Amino acid sequence: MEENKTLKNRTELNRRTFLRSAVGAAFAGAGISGLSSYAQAASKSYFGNNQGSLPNIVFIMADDLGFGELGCYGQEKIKTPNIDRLASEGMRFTQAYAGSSVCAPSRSSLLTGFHNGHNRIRDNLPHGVFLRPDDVTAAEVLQRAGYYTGCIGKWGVGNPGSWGVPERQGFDYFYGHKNQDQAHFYYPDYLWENDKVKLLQEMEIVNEVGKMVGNRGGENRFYTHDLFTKKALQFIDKNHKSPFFLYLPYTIPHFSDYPAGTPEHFIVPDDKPYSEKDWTQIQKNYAAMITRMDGDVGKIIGKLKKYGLESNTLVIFTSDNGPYGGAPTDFFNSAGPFRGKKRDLYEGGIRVPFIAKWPGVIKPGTKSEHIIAFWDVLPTLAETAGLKPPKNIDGISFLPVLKGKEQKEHDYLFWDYGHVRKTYKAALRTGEWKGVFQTGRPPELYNLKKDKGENNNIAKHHPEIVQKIRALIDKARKGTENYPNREF
Ligand SMILES: [Ca+2]
Repeated sequence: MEENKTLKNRTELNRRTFLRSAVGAAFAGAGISGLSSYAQAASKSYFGNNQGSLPNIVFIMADDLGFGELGCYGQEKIKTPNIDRLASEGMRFTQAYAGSSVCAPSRSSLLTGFHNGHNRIRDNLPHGVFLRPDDVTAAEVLQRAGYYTGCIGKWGVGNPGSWGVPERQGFDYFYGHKNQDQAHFYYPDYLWENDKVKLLQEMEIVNEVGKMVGNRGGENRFYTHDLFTKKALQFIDKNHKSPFFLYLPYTIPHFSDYPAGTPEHFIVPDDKPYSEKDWTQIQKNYAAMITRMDGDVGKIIGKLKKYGLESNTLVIFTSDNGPYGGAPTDFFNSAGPFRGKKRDLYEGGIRVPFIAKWPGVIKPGTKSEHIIAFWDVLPTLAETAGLKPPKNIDGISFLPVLKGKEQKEHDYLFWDYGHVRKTYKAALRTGEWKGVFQTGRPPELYNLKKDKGENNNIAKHHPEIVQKIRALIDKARKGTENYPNREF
């Protein structure tokens, strides 16, 4: 509600305008102005309609895809040949972390460069916390460098009527779900295209009589994931002559609005290529969702090839958090070697697949054990666009890793969850050590180098490390009204 009021308030509108220019000025001071020579070149190439030296950026993100659900990360049952090829032609990170163990805060972290101690959105609850006018997103940064920016899929960090919507957060084009809970509907009545509602129905003529058919008429005709892919391919068709940033947060393999325990909980138009398997229908559907997405990743790469853009495009594939507990995670070993799932701060909840391909820059077939996190993405993309990252964020650009150069490391990484829930959790990793704290439970300490499954809590043997991590947690988190600091 607060957001709606804000939107109507002219003073706030002016503040937005002011802040944008103030942010621009701050960037200029830090050397990341849209007027840098690099960015000028980009703008020129954009308006001059020729392919500039700036690489296109395609950032594909699955929803609730586990660390172990891709062939290149050890999956044995689900087929993902196209994503596996990205890894064999690019770099595969083994220690990449999401911003959070659930959707909204992970996306907020990804877009703004902050870990959860400073993140605008730090949990899916309370509802109604969205990106604000003074939040600077990766898309806004890339716009300043001359990029045409698009988001297709699940937004989840700003409802219609708020300042958090994509068109107010740096995206020139948007198609998909703005509200994250509506993204559970795979056959909805409508989707958003920029600030317009697009009804999902079409005219069909039978015996010279026209009638409206499709999702809006109650028929499962338009599967959102397929529409996202179609729009993504069109986006590349329309913008292949300019440097573009395509952020593609797919909704698959997140559960649907159908009840848990039913096959439709993982609704998919076709269970190929698993129809003949001796599996449950839930298992077939879940695997088919992932393989369907993999095929679409292949189509997007094919489209880049068609325009000769493959070598001038950085493609990243990742997932927003660990696998959902209601998915057949045991059958598919969805979290790989890790403990926990979505909503946990054990590795299974936050460690995600992360693959980057950029021919000529990233050495093919490389594996990186460098530790990265979602809050590193904004500075990385900024640097990729020739801009210095904003100074006040938590992220560190990992562009040097992609280029095979010396890379700065994080002193620590921080996550928390459940500020307004019964159980509050916090976790902090520093080097090989990771502390996990939860209300009502003794502290946990793991050595990830020796115990990546987090099976042996050695807190009692290293009280000084527990103490150090506990102190770092208080340094890392800054409580707010929506997200108060909690004790354990
Ligand atoms: Ca998610």
